[in-house]
Amino acid sequence: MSTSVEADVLSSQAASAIEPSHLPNETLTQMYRTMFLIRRVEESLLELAESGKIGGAMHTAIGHEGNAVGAAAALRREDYLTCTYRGHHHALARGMDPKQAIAEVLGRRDGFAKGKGGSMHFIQPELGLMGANGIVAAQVPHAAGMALAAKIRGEDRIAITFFGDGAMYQGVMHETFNMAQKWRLPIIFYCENNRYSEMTPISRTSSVRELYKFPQAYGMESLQIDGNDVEIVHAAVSQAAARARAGEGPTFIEGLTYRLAGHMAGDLETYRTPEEIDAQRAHEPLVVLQNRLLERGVDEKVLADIRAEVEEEVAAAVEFAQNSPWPDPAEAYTDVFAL
Ligand SMILES: Cc1ncc(C[n+]2csc(CCOP(=O)(O)OP(=O)(O)O)c2C)c(N)n1
Repeated sequence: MSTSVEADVLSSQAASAIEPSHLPNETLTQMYRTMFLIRRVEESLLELAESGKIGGAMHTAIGHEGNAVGAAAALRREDYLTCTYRGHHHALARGMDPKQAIAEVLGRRDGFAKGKGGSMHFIQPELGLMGANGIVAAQVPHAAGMALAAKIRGEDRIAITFFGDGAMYQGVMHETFNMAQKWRLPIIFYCENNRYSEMTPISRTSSVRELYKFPQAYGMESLQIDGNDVEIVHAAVSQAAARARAGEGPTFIEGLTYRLAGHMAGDLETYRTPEEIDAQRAHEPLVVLQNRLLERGVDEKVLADIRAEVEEEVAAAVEFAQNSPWPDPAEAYTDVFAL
């Protein structure tokens, strides 16, 4: 079994030099709020899963929040987004109501898909959320199709697709990279490299650990950044979005990050050590942003108030979701489509 070799690189040691966005304190404080909200929603979901209240698999993105919040702030509401089964953070970053999100994971009628989608199928087209996908890599060509449609229609709209390091070795990824670059599609390929594909460390899946090098073979602009630094993510996605909107084609971004919780609820995590996780905690997205805000003169009391407010909001959302009725069995086939 592999031990603590995966996370020997901190996300702050990313290869590409990029000037971080220097966002106003007010914007950054709002981002801190969203990141803390995502964290508390997901921690609450883990507690609900442990008490047997969630059916099916549930994956959290605890530790990935910087990637989602930095990217969302750099994009427009109408830009398309697809993601993996680990997608709660993207939905909340784009503005999904936590009550609807939690109710959906609990399979209740007030969920955004009336309880029929669950944790792995987050979607809300009015927020540009065009679907999470349980099939590793399947959401990536979907986003390329949306980018192609936007280009054909002449719309000022781009696509971003999020996937994990494990997806890199699916054949469809490379077919998509090739065509997207050839057709100069307005798309951002964003890899949330958390160093593990389920329970398998990256050292056992490829001899090349710097994933941003793969798309360079297709002639694509590609960089490796600190995915735990929201201002770096914001800068990288803003630049990639500007390129896409200017007709310059796709960009691949490898955001180095780390999953602080298990692959899914109930994961015994025998494949990594507590020491490895602790070492990464020092550079996790909330810590990075909190330190930055304090350095820039924001009062700790302001942050404490935000945390207290979010605690209340999440507790109310959990209560709302638990009180939401189960879907009516008579509606089992309503809104269900077969192609
Ligand atoms: C095509 C396919 N193969 C295998 C699986 C089983 N599976 C589910 S998650 C996962 C790991 C994916 O790892 P990664 O892409 O790194 O994303 P992460 O889970 O770390 O976010 C695998 C192999 C699947 N869902 N789809």
